[in-house]
Amino acid sequence: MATAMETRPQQKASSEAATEKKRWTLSDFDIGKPLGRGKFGHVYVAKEKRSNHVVALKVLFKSQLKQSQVEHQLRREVEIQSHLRHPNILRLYGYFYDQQRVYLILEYAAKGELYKELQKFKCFTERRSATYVASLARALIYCHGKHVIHRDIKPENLLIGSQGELKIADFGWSVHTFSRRRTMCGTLDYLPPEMVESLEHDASVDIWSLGILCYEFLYGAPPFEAEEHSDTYRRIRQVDLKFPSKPVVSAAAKDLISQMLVKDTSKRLPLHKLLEHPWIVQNADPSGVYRSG
Ligand code: AK4
Repeated sequence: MATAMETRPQQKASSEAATEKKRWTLSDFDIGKPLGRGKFGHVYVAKEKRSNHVVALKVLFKSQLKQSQVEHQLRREVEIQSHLRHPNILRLYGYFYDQQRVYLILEYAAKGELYKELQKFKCFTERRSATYVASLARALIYCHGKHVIHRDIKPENLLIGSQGELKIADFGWSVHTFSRRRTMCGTLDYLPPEMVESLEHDASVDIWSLGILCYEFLYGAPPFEAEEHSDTYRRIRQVDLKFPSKPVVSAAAKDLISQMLVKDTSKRLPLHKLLEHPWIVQNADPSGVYRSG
């Protein structure tokens, strides 16, 4: 499906750039309706003229990126996300820029933002929640296998595809755990334990976030929410996890959440074990697609 976006004609005229892909420009796209507006710019649905492929085009203003000093973060996102290929990760096909703006060419998620669905329904059914949590676990297992940690899993960063499949978007906060390539290509012998173990160690932040998200799907609000920032902070530190009596949630779901929201990072339920948890096995749609009705 995405092949036309990937195999651009090569620049035959320029001999030294024979293997270089064609650069994108705004004139390659027909711009459609605006999808949303964020702090750094707007998102439009757009059609790539040659292939008729529908994409989302995020337009970012260079001045705002500079002002907020996030250019390096954006560069990292593009570098990381353009190499990820997973059905539950929003594709980043490429980027281009002009004098004022940077454009991200993104996979179009036809059913929009997940947080709006959550707002609409207040909370999700166990079936829907388990399906999303399993999809996220699979996507994160894939990322962690590539030494990528998302670090910012929350409803605002999740989109829904045309078939109802969940898509992780916005890798602006993600890291490549072994970005110090020279170290990793060389010898391990001089690395301390925390660096040798750093992959599993750091990846566990995504398990925690997934536990928070699972709770929020089922109860409609994150578990450590409080009036004051300082109270949220304290509740997180103490893992002050409470399960309200309403809405009614199964014991199996609470068991899973309790195994993810553990302070000791090494004791959090590994994602492959999450996929075998009875609540996931019994509730998640194996196709990873939530079908309403
Ligand atoms: C909407 C459908 C990094 C830095 C600074 C695809 C920005 C739809 C959408 C869609 C990013 C991103 C993103 C993916 C999602 C864009 O927003 O309109 C919702 N919507 N609805 N994409 N289909 N939105 S945003 N990756 N990355 O913004 N990075 C970034 Cl450092 C500013």
